[in-house]
Amino acid sequence: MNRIKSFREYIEKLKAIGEVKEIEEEVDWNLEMGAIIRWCNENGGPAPLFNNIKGSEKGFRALGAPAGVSRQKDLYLARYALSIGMPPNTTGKEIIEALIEGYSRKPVEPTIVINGPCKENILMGENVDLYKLPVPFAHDGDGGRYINTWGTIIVQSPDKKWANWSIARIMIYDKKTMVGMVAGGQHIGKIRKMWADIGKEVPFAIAFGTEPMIPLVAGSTLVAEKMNEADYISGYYGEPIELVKAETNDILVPANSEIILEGILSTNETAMEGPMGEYSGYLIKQSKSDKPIYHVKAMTYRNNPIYPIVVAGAPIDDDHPVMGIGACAEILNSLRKHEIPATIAWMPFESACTWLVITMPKNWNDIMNCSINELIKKIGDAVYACKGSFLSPKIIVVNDDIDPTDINQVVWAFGTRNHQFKEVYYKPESRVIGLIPYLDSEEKKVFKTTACIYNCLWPEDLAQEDYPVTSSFKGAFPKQVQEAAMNKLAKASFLK
Ligand SMILES: Cc1cc2nc3c(=O)[nH]c(=O)nc-3n(C[C@H](O)[C@H](O)[C@H](O)COP(=O)(O)O)c2cc1C
Ligand SMILES: [Mn+2]
Repeated sequence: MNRIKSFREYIEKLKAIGEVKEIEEEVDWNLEMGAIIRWCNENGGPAPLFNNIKGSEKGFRALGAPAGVSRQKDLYLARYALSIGMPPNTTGKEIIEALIEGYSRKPVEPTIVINGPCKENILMGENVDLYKLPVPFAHDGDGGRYINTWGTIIVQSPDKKWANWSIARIMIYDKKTMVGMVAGGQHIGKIRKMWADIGKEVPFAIAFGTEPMIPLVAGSTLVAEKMNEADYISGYYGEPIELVKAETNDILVPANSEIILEGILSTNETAMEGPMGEYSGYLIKQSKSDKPIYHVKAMTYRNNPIYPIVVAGAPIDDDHPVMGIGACAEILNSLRKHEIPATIAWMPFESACTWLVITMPKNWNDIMNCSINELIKKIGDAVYACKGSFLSPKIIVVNDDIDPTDINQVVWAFGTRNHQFKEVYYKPESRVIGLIPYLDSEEKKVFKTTACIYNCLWPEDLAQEDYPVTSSFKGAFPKQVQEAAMNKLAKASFLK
């Protein structure tokens, strides 16, 4: 594995393969940066590195779309793959298998160092000024300037045994104050409750511009409750991350981060937050509500810091690969623990991760020896044991001749293999994320819905040897004919 240890090294690696391009002309933080990043997301363009941002001190830069997908051939998931130490042309399935393997490696405790690049500049107390950072007003209609879209929020349990890393949106309130989403079902919400129960405020830090694997793990359900995301990453690589103590509290932060904010997350003060254009592809006006306040006590940063920005919105943005791949690693691992021989679990990014596709080998029944009904029930139990299932109330189960990372194949299979009347199973009282726009107001309030499983396996009354034969390049021609055809196409320059 080829571990990339800093945000700057990550940017250099992306530049080398055309996945980062610099913008030297001055850009406006007010909507213009948002529009540029959104275009890049929607068109698979490179991640834009803004070198000159209106109103920002010289040297302060910003990188948009840090984990977006690419339009370049074979580099679709290059940003994700490089971030976890894999070659840029790694496939979705290979990425998920590598993350699952990470579960079986021994967790390694991070190393604590006494200093680090993130301390090159230190602003304390009255000198803190959040407006120093090139924070965008990202979408027309947002409730404010969203300072946290790609920073890792670090909080720990009062006994310090559990240090949780996660991503959640946070807006600037004033020069030294922020307000953000702290959902009760997320680990940050659970830790905040532990502090509230002993009558104390929550020490926090946020790390921006870190080793690139950090936000991928923080922004997904890959790591279970009470487990430290830092230990998983150190275990995955078999070598520790370097952490350094924050200036004003006991939180440990990645030493080479570009920017650190630290302070107190209140357990009783709130302010109006939202709305924000979200990963579902919509700005939902009702998501404006009172949310907890963060008081910032110190701000530290590297010289010439690079600040990362995600502009959430219509697929495909950075949230989809990050939340979707992490959740699918968690879910596939759970399926296998439940002795279901699934080939892959995948949330098509194009569905904003509201669909979860699970593929089964053609001979699953020889392995499991149960009916389709029993299989579907087992799959439901294994999936709904996972935190990440809250993204996808629609599950599609299909044979693994379909590659779910190709949306065309998913649509085709859904159209031709699911019986709309006989083969849909319902799972009431399933946990769901409140940001899915079609949920009714009660479902949004209690975070519960009736999920469904679309069975796209071939009917039970059809023998395996009678399964329909796929009429495609791969399905309808013998291997040697395919090879001969490819040879001729290559020679005649069809493949360029
Ligand atoms: C870019 C990005 C933005 C996110 N924003 C939020 C958010 O505003 N609120 C939220 O609850 N989860 C958000 N998430 C999802 C959480 O980070 C994810 O559910 C993660 O599992 C939370 O960490 P935890 O499992 O330690 O609780 C976001 C994820 C990404 C990648
Ligand atoms: Mn966690």
